Amino acid sequence: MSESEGSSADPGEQRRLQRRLAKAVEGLVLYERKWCPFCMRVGLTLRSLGLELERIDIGTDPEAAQRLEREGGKRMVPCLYIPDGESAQWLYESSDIIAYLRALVEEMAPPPES
Ligand SMILES: N[C@@H](CCC(=O)N[C@@H](CS)C(=O)NCC(=O)O)C(=O)O
Repeated sequence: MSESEGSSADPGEQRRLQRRLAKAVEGLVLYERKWCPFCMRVGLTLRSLGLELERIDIGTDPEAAQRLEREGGKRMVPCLYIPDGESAQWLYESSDIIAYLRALVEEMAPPPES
């Protein structure tokens, strides 16, 4: 069971949660490279949280690599693009990206009170 599946066994609740999560990650883009260990850490977190978002390998997409450098400021991966109305955030640092994703899921599916 992935972390985002929570403890509810109610299939209707699970589907609603999946829909909320899909909406929450809409527009997010993870810039990465295949061989990058920091990117792998983020990839594992995505998997364990059950999140699916757009991912771009800048090693095979030179245009995306240029966009990352021009708009984000650095050609460093991983980087999470977070759209925000007119502006946008380019979140570098794997640990910050992981914390952001965990917080997103926790907001959608708070752990049950003990
Ligand atoms: N502290 C960063 C390290 C990221 C990093 O070193 N990425 C390498 C690939 S494994 C990179 O993009 N290097 C290019 C650069 O630093 O300009 C993190 O945890 O995300």
